[in-house]
Amino acid sequence: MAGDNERNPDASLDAFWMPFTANRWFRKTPRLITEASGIRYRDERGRELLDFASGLWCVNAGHCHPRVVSAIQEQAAKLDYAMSFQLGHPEAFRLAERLSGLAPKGLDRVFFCNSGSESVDTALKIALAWHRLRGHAGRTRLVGRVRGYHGVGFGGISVGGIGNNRRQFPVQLPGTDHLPHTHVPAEMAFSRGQPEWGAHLADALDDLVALHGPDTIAAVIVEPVAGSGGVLVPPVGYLERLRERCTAHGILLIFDEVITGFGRVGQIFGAERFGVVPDLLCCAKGLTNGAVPMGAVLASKGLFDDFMQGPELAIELAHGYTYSGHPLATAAAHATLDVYEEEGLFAHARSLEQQFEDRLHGLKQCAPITDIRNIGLMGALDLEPVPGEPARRGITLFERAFEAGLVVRTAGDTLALCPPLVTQPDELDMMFDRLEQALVASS
Ligand code: PXG
Ligand code: PLP
Repeated sequence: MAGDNERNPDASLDAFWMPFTANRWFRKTPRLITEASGIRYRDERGRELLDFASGLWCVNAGHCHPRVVSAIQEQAAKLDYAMSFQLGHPEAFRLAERLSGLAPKGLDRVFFCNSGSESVDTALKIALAWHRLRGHAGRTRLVGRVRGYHGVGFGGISVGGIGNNRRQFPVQLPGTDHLPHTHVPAEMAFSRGQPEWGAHLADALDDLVALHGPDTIAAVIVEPVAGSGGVLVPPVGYLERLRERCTAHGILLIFDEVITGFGRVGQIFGAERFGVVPDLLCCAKGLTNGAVPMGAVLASKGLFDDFMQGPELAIELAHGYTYSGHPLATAAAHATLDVYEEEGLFAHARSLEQQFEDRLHGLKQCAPITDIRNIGLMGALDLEPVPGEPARRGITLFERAFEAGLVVRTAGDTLALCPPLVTQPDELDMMFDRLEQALVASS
């Protein structure tokens, strides 16, 4: 990284309406990243920062991995674009085969899209269409979970359970409902890994079925570990119970693995780690190491075959994106999967898990902290809010961490941590050392 590309001080930052950002706050002290390599960023002043957020939960194999970089470069010069409507290119088919070989048994058909939000919309639409074609047109209700995050499309915010992401947009999908979340601090504060208490919370689905009537619910969508809602780890037995209740009620179970996919919990998917196979699985982010946008929905051959019944010339699913199976994204995904495999990154993630857990829980003494949670290489801690000033502590920690040479992700007063899977033990210690420094400075 050369670090010699200082921003023209006259260049205006006015026009870019930044996503999920306090725009006025940002413009007061802009922080601009210009280069990255491995677990490090470099900012426009040439300062090096450790990336304790893996981009935004996506750069699992480290930034600018040479293998991914050259795959994208080569692909850009060979085939920039080919439509996936009525045509195709071989590498997209090969990628789908490859994913179906890696995914839990029974998830062997792949629909491509360009983001996690699109993967959620796609899965919800497949669920509705599937019930309809099987003669259950009354199954239209979609059930999410309180504190769930499923992206920002209208489908995703409707099943999503984060109030701040919904309130500004009062028109949402009709006929949604939500399971309770699983974070009950009185029973599980400072749990390491999966809390022992709470499997019964999945039985709330029975109440929703009783409330809305049998044969009205199409699908339940949950993140195996809720990510944006604050790393809420499923209680032991909870996902198994939810799977069992969905099957009993004829409801499709969708796992949103946009964050938990591709090694974040030490296996390719949370479905593997927790031993529970959903009917549909959403993924994105780590699929391409964040280098080119891509998402996907995995489904079973049986479900796919149910769609293959009508007239041969009829389009079986009226859904798709201009960039479904985009050649650059496809190339990035192949290279990323090569890296995961050849560098054994999922096993490496598992080998870091204990150190990650010990250091994370060791932060308890550094600042007023009300809870700490972790699984795989995902962790979070809740800072005690400054009275009357929600998010103040979180933002201050973000600023102090940046000064200490560390990029972290805060949302409100919750800090979420996810080191790249390529992080080495000494580097992980360095991340935590800087974080301790920032926690002390911000409290
Ligand atoms: N589902 C889940 C479970 C996600 O975590 C999405 C869907 C949407 O993906 P796209 O690619 O449309 O953003 C996500 C995205 C954070 C954070 O800091 C998390 C996400 C995105 C941005 C920030 O928690 N998750
Ligand atoms: N808006 C317009 C006017 C379009 O023509 C299209 C696609 O052709 C879209 C939106 C959808 O774009 P995408 O397929 O990239 O999601």
